[in-house]
Amino acid sequence: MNIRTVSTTPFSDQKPGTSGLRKKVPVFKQPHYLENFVQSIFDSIAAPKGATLALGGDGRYFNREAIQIILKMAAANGFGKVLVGQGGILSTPSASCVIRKYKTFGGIILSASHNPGGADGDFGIKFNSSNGGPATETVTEAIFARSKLISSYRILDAADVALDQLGETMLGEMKVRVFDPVSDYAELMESLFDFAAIRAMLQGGFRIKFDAMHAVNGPYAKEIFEKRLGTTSNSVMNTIPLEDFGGGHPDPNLTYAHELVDILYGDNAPDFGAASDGDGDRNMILGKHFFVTPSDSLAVLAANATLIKGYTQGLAGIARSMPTSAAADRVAQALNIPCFETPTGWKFFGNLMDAGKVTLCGEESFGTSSDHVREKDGLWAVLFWLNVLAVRKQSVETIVREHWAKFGRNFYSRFDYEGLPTEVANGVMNHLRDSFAALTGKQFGKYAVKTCDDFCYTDPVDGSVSKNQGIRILFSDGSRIVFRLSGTGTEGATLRVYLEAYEADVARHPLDAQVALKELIDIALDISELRSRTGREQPTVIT
Ligand code: VG1
Ligand code: CO
Repeated sequence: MNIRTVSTTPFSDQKPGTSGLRKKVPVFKQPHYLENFVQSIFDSIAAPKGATLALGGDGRYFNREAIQIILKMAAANGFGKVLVGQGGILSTPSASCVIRKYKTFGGIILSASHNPGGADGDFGIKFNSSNGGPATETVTEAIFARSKLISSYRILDAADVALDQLGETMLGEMKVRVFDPVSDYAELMESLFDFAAIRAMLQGGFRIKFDAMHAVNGPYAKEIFEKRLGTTSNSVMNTIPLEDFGGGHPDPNLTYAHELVDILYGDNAPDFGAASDGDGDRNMILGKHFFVTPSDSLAVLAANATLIKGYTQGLAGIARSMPTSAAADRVAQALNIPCFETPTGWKFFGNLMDAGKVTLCGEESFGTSSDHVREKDGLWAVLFWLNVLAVRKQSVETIVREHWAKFGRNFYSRFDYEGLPTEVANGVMNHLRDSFAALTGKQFGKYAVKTCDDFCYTDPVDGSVSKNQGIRILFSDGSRIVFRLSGTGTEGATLRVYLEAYEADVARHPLDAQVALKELIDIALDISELRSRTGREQPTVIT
């Protein structure tokens, strides 16, 4: 078989964002676009000859074509073996699991996560290192630098590999093993959680509803909930992965997972509801007529961890992204373990987990996980909750309210303004930066500004520094407003405003977050001049 060296010219826009390179499908379909980026990865990671790679994606439009291209390029670049999920399917957490279990050199994951798919939707690609986690910023910077200089790529002339058939074939001198994407992951889950206890709870009449949102977790949910935990088939919905996610937006939040939300807030609602996103790494947790914020979820899981088989020995520490609420910090303090505050994006947790400094990690964007893999893990979070519920035998709402009573409640909300013109969004951020001096010490009603800064993180393990990770307006009572530009969007700019206020008084805990945060929201809109600068009266999404 013939290895071709194809001449190419660089694209200037292949800078990986919060989680890999994400672009519209037509951008990825331009001649050489995907190939340039894949060659830039291979050139940057310097894999030894004969190395093994894991490969798969969330099943969105262009997944299969991209996998064929990457397989042929891997063969032409000296890889010895690629483990590819059957049908090209591999959820992000299961990719991480497979990289770790089979000690591959790394993996390529094809996903734009919660972004819509289809011919005009989004596509994405990222490289995960041998620890199973997203490549660090040093590596993604190297890939970007390479993409700006690339002049050729290597690809094998060969027929497509049959992706639906389990087993091994040869592609030139490289072995391709098509494997069942679900079984290794399901086994890992069974090793961490008490499936017998969860099964007994479900048999006792506890009703659940899981929404896979026509995304990658469908087959995983069927195997785990139906086969291994014995739920009825109407406990899982939208389990067939579709290339366009059924036209939906596979993002598990109160806005986009409304089908599930309506069920959990309706008559005769189940006791527990959950959903995951396009690539299976996010989770939303609901009780009967009750929503658990992701920040609270992390704190509750941390506080209950020793009830769970895989975590009986306790936690080494907790890490949360900067915009995530400080609810987890209070648990860490009570447990007398460290709590780390990192920039947004899972790649910043990897070093801390590898160094054994943290066990649980979480983000306010519906991401929670532990050191069992190096990615956030949607089904893991759902199973963790089910296991806690099986042990404590209380409702989701009771568990959360008891948590607030003990630790206080961190009222929390995020406002997203999507699809803004880039210069308008930058204008808001620059205006805020220019206001730091004037804001410091200023009083707004009951809130006094203590400090303002642009979050900068120094990795405690490798000393790398990440600047400009979000503007923080910190108030003297511990409340915060954070402004950040998204690094995962593909259209214009998305501005995120994060709001947090701590409340120790149990009598005020039942308040709606939007009510409790009203004053802070008004301050955020006022100091950012957001309405006049963007012309938006309301955010696109509130979570
Ligand atoms: C968003 C979230 C961030 C998350 C990232 C990837 O990034 O805010 O917390 O890690 O998506 O998640 P940004 O830069 O748009 O705010 V996923 O499930 O899209 O891989
Ligand atoms: Co995701």
